[in-house]
Amino acid sequence: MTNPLYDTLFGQHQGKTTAFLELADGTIISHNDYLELAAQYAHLFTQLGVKPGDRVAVQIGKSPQALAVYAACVQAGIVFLPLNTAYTPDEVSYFVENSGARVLLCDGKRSEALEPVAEATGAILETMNNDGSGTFAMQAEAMPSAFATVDRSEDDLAAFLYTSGTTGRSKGAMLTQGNLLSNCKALAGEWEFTSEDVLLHALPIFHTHGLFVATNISLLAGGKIFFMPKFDLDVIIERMPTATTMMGVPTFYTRLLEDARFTKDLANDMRLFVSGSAPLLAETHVQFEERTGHRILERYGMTETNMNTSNPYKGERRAGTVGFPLPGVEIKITDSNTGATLPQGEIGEIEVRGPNVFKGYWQMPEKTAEELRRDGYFITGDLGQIDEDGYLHIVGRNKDLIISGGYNIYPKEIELLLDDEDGVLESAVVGVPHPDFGETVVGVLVAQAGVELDLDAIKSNIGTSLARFKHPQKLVVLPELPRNTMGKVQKKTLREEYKDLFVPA
Ligand code: MCA
Ligand code: AMP
Repeated sequence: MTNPLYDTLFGQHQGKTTAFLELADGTIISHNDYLELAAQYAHLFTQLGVKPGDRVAVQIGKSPQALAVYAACVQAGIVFLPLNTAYTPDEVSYFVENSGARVLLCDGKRSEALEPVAEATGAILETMNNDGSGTFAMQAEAMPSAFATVDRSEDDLAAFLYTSGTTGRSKGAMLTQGNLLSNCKALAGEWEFTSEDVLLHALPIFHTHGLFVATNISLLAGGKIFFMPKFDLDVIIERMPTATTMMGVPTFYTRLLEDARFTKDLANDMRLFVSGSAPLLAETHVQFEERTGHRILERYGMTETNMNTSNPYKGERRAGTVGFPLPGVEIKITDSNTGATLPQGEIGEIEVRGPNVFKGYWQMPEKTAEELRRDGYFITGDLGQIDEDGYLHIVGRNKDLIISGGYNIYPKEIELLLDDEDGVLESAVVGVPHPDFGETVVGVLVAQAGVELDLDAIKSNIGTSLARFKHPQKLVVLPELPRNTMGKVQKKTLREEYKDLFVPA
């Protein structure tokens, strides 16, 4: 094998006219059509001067062409760097600069706003719109539809995914070919994916869940993907009778349960519903089973590690747990202070080791050393407990993180912006329960003496540099922040205080 990830996921389908992607309008894109498009893109990247190991940053809508950019990068040995389409130019600027991306591929509607970013960083700006058109596609049309796959090894980098940190600075998680390959092999095996499967794909393709789990597994198994630009309840309900599997964040499942059209009959031909990225309430698990007879299979993963654990496909899927370590993955529960392994049943830090665990953070050796132990264990920042039957329970987080509708939001990043606002003395950002998104953002502000804060102005100011999903849903002003005797802000007290803000009485 010359390029393990390309050969295993993509190359195996060369020349096959089997259906790979089906779109809402009935268009079918075969495996071979997809590979030919990817080959044209790989040629164009090469012509643009992108070399193996270089980064390509993409902030584009979900389309078959966008997915072909991923395959093109793998085939040409380029490091694929997908970005949330909600990020503002300020946010994108950091990622492009930090990664040293050679190309920034964006939607045509954003090219004017991103031109200064390209100029400042020296990246080549190309466009790709939701319908696949744009400067990139136009040039690619003239390219040959076969490309000589670039040699890579399992240890070579395949992708950078940026993940924020408690310091508010995003870190580029470096994922190797071997990380991605070993994980999708383990998952496809555990979840028994075959070429007969039809996956309902409504997740974004700029995160691990939609790209490296849902897409890679389908590519590996050779099944078909019903490919939706975004989560759309009506389309999912319409297509469910023709599908066999779905992957989603808990919000997908709570939204389905709220719809009376979602019945046992509708889900009759489905064989598997997978949930992850955020905690699935045991209550949702139970309601889902009562409605459909299916037990949602919950799994646990992270950007840095891909998937770590999964409830069993065969055997008991236990509500409120994330199941057992995947084949090849080791999990231990440790004391957060000493790092010592705790006896079974005790609550502690979840640590993970295996072929799934990333190589480190791009150009951040100290951060890498803080979280990735020398012996290969990654300190997840999640708190867990292993029950007497071996199921892992996630019981909390040792990191200041909010998960809203499956998107991670780091309070520090918002606090830094709030603190910079005129008249703000200090701030604290917390996550509170939300019926649709699981958690949502509340900002608590303390004004400087004698200042009356203009909350609308603050909201709009921070909005210019922060993606919308990170915006506080509510800003409140307090005379002071609750602190313990050491002077540390008591976020727990704030979370308790505002826990009912969005929960219907
Ligand atoms: C959209 N909005 C949100 C969110 N999504 N606000 C907070 N949290 C969100 N997650 C806001 C928009 O900014 C907009 O605000 C309004 O909601 C409507 O936007 P729209 O796009 O129509 O929303 P939606 O279609 O209802 O989206 C909700 C969603 C989506 C379907 C839950 O967020 C989603 O697909 N989430 C999945 C995320 C995911 O893939 N996570 C995996 C990463 P306004 O109206 O004010 O403009 S984690 C991962 O990969 C790890 C490894 C793992 O374990 O899986
Ligand atoms: P990310 O940084 O986007 O990869 O998010 C990873 C984090 O999402 C993990 O560290 C967990 O806190 C959380 N997470 C993922 N899957 C689950 C799950 N099934 N249950 C609870 N939390 C989860």
